[in-house]
Amino acid sequence: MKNNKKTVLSGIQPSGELCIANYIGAMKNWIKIQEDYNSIFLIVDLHSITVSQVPSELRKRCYSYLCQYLAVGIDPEKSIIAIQSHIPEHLELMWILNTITPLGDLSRMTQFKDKTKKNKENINSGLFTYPVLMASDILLYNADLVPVGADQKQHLELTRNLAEKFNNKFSPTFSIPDPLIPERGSRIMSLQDPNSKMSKSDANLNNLISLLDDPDLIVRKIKRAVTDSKSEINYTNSKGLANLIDIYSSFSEKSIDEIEQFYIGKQYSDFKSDLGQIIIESLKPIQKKYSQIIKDKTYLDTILKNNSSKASQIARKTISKVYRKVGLVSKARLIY
Ligand code: ATP
Ligand code: LTN
Repeated sequence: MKNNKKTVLSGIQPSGELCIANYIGAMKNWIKIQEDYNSIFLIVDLHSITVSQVPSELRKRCYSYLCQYLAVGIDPEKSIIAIQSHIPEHLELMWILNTITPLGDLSRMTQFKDKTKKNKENINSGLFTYPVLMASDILLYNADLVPVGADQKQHLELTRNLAEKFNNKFSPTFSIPDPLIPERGSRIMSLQDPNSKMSKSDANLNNLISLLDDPDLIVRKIKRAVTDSKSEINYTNSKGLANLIDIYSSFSEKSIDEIEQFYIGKQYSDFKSDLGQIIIESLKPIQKKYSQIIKDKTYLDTILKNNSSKASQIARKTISKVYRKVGLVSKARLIY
């Protein structure tokens, strides 16, 4: 990628069905900026195995994610879409970064604390060092911008600290990446429990709307979403209603004010029924494109092959530089 454009990078772990929170919080921004940046969008499969997986489902899900990345509008000619495990340099850089990561920083990570609470039977060290792998994903490609939801802010701060630490300890090597977090919709909440965030790996599927949910299911889930017993559609009424208005605003591109004005004198049921339709209409083209390409394994494999070789070229350069800077003997000099 030899041009003057900056680099944007993001990733999602294939740990459940992609949901509207992932779309609103992260993917929507990916599509907006892919024209202006060198873009890399990863399916971070190595991250996803920090919680228990069913191997055959994980493999299938990676293809499904690839299709959904394409279906939401990522253009594989303009952006690199790759599976993290296809580029082993991610793990090589992770080891180097591990050696400069303070244990205390990792134990403060909110996602680690949340996930250990949920996975008491499988608190593994991968879950603990997870943010170092994420830092490697980002720094390997010298990303300048990382579009993510608000929950990833802390991981981004660690990444920036590690980049600065490495640059100071050795010599300037990594760009210092900035997060790109949407002003509204950066933390979409669960439909049944508006105090916790919507998560694609939630066991209760009524808490989330998946990008591939059919229209009837979407209508039902929105109808059942927890709100309150007030009568006016007002953002300040309750967390549940505010969350639905945020979702409405993100899909319709209307401001909160416009939405509140429009529903003056109308019922919650009117609002919910419109919201269901807005989501259905927004997801329709995505679902259509998805069903057109999901069966074309040859097409999908070609994308993976071409894109991961582009990613590997960048990754190899970074890792050689990093190995040299930390004092490892170059293998290249042995070839004569
Ligand atoms: P899991 O349940 O497996 O942890 P998740 O739904 O939390 O999954 P991630 O793979 O951790 O999703 O994150 C993918 C992207 O979606 C990240 O950029 C993350 O910040 C964003 N994201 C996740 N949940 C939300 C949310 N509730 N609101 C907005 N953005 C979100
Ligand atoms: N940690 C992130 C997923 C993730 C990521 C990344 C996001 C892994 N590597 C690189 C942005 C850039 C999460 O749990 N959502």
